[in-house]
Amino acid sequence: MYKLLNIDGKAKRGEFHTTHGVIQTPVFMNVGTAAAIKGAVSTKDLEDVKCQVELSNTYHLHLRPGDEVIKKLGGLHQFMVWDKPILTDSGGFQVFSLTSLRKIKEEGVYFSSHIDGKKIFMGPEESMQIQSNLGSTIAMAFDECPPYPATREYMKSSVDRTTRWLERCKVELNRLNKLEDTINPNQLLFGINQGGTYEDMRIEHAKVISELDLPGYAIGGLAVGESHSEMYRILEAVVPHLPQEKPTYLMGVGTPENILEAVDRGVDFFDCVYPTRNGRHGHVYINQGKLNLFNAKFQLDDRPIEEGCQCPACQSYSRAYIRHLLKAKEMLGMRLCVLHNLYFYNTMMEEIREAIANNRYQEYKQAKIDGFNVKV
Ligand code: PRF
Ligand code: ZN
Repeated sequence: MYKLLNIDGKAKRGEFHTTHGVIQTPVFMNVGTAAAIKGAVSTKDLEDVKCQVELSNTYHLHLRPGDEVIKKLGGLHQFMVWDKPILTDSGGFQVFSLTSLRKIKEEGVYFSSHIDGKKIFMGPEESMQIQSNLGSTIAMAFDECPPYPATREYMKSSVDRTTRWLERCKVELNRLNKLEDTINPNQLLFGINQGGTYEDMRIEHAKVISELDLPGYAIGGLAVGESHSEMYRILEAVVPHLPQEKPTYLMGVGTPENILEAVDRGVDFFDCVYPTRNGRHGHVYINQGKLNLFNAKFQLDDRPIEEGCQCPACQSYSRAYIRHLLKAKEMLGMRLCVLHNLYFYNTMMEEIREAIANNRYQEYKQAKIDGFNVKV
């Protein structure tokens, strides 16, 4: 399913073949938590900003509109009108970051909904059942993302439980994929490596989960408060212990610079809310860093956000106009910023793939990072 096309240093470029088409990696997955990309962006727009994979969340869709509802409507692809790959996160992370009154037990997690406080239980089987109802291309394992910092003792017991949960996820998804009325009989399961900033636990866990021979592996539990240099140190330690001939996904990361550094350490799948969240606040990415379009200096600036950018915003509109829209709280302002930012991220991934293909990733990475740090 994953075809390793070439390696440049530790950076790898590949092709991941799925029932919903081929994913060129390294790839940035565009986040649409509740089956919507925030900022009034449609799935038609996603095509225009070169999105390859859309990412949604088990937890949110289970609460609203309900995965049973989505299944009755033909599954998530049909529901949101997107026939390219979709990855669904398992709920593990969201349960830990959004809910209150959590109780973690061997069977799963008891918690209260962040919408109406309703008591809910989710364990590995429930997460797989929900993701099966959604029929996503890739389902993520139900894991615990431990807080940072965590003691060695806590981390050890958490990682061991995440391993047992992963085994249960695998059994359950195998069962669900064989059911007659399943939405996607080829749904794939990615395992998730945990272990915080403890290198030995990370490596041990990577070895154990690699034995399960899953179609892909993620690295979770990073970008949760540790420094960037700690995150890079963990990537350097753990990536060599995950299968090179399979996708390596760093969950929830990150800035353009984080992505460039992680690719250099062998990661090839990413997702992050930054381009959408920042866009909604008028913060836009350019090759010389980031602009805050609320800034008064853009009042009479008739240039596009970035000269030469082929995105739907830059094709037509000026910084001055978009600034006006943002200040007038017109939805179009946010929308244009989000479109530009997604285009920026997806285009950077394209450049990354090309640089790896031409064995010039180091030069590319350094030039790109130097550019971000130029003061404009
Ligand atoms: N686990 C899951 N989803 C995640 C994470 C994780 O550890 C993270 C951590 N950065 C983001 N999203 N299931
Ligand atoms: Zn643009």
